[in-house]
Amino acid sequence: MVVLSQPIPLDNHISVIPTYKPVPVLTSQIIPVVDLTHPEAKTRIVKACEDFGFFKVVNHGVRPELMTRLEQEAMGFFALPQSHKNRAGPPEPYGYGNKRIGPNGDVGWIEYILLNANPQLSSPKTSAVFHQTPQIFRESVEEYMEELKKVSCKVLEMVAEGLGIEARDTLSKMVRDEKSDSCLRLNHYPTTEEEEEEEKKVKLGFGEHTDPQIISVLRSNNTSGLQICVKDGSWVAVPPDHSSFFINVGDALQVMTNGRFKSVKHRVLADTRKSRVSMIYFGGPPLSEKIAPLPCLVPKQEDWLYNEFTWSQYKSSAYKSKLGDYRLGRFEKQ
Ligand code: GA4
Repeated sequence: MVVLSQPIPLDNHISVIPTYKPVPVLTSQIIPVVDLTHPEAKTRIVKACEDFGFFKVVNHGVRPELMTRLEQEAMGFFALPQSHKNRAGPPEPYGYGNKRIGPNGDVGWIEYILLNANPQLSSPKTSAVFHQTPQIFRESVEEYMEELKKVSCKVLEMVAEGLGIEARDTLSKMVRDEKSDSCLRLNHYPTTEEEEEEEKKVKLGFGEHTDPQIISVLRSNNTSGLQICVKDGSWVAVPPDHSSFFINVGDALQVMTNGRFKSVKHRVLADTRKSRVSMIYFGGPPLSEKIAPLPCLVPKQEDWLYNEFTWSQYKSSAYKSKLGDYRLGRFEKQ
């Protein structure tokens, strides 16, 4: 296992990352836990997607060894000298990023790698990541993406069944498609070198946002930091659990369910005394896929809350936005 002896210096040009007083947030017993092997799983998933847009899954079938292997390989990359990591950045959007998130000025106490699951959409920066890492890194990434695609599709099929949609692959086929625009994000929220004052021990790791895709599947090490925003607007801290996955409803699924499911607003407030590593698989549709409320759920177009758009249109619009923007606004029907 790679053990970091030194905290990693991040990009020195960016000094102002907001710090937080560790204010009490609700630590949740309320986050739904779904056992994927339970006969009632599909009903529970639908309820969780309606109530929170978020839930934890257990009995997911992914080998713990693969999860820890990828985490260790990611730590190995993040432990490389800064100059080596920089050869795989800045991200465009794939590749290595440090403190800067997206192209529009968002920053956070984070370094990360973003990799596209579709090799046809990968970039020179993706190749540069693999160039800086041993063969086992790439193998672990590829194996992990395959497994996480299966988890995403399994959950989406349960969603379809739970919603009473006749063709159970209505949603999953978009993620299973060989042209699916899915991606994997490996995040590292480092510790700090300096002795921080008490109220500065928590930094904004990843600002509040919703995920644009259909579904996101997150796994982290046992360090806290993830928070979700619940219906009354309060923030709830999600207790970490390195053996489970956390599922987020994304914007595209909100649209396809005509707002019945809400894409969950979430953020990471990083505790700078213990590093956090998370790995998120974003299940997205092919770029040419038309996204609109599903006619089997909402037959009359006049009841649609959103205009139809392609995933490619939504993605380009997302990359013109700031992290915290409400991206679906411009696709809502007047
Ligand atoms: C949020 C979800 C995923 O991490 C991501 C992010 C993307 C990026 O980091 O490149 C975005 C962000 C995310 C939404 C708005 C735009 C695009 C940064 C940003 C400011 C990979 C994604 O698909 O959208």
